[in-house]
Amino acid sequence: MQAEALASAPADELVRRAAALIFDVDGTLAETEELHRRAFNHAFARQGLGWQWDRAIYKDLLRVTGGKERMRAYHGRLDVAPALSDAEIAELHRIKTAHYAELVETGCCPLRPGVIELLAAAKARGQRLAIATTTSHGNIDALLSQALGANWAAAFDAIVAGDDVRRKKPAPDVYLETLARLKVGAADCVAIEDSANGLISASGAGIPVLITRSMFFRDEDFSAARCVLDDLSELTARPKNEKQPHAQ
Ligand code: XBP
Ligand code: MG
Repeated sequence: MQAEALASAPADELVRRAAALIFDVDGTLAETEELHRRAFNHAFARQGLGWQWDRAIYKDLLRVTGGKERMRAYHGRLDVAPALSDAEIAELHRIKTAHYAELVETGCCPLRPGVIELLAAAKARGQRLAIATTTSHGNIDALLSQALGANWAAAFDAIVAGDDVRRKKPAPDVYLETLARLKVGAADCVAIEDSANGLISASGAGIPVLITRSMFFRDEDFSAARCVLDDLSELTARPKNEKQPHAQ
């Protein structure tokens, strides 16, 4: 489908006609940020830091992408000397990531509504699938091997994680790298995201964005998105009078 025609298509047509669907992970494929928050608090307790991120603090800290960067940003706000060393931040993140995997492996964080159906429909249509995320390959594998089985990666033509690029979202790096690996034009893809940082990142790479509102970003301004849905199950059950982003 021509890019300009794609520009005004409703969500289900935008998705169906794209050459490739590029999925964000946290908050988009599954509501994982609540598990990340619990895992951070576990690491802080293990290291005797006395930090406790409640949901309000975490919602604010989520403006900083990347777990290590988020911890450093929080420590900076406390204005207590001395700053945590890179090694201390790395050890906290290692403990956090291990606990996050334990939580995910309990099966307590299923994929969001409509995700499995969309992956299957896209495959049936011969569309390319990719992942472009800030989190780590280990976290992606923990979530998707639990939800889709050990061979989950075979369904994706490109999987780009936070540490694969120099700058994390909202920089466009992760989406530019995904496009380079897919060898598909940006305007022929759709990025499926849940956050303002993700919207900025994908838009910066020239990719139309479909937003699915998630737990921590429900009330964000997504007026720059091509479409805004509550979740992906609306793609199949969506009424004709679709809400456009400006009609939020
Ligand atoms: C969300 C993020 C990540 C996670 C925590 O990634 O910003 O930092 O919050 O994971 P996305 P790490 O929405 O792009 O999938 O601790 O591994 O960073
Ligand atoms: Mg996200």
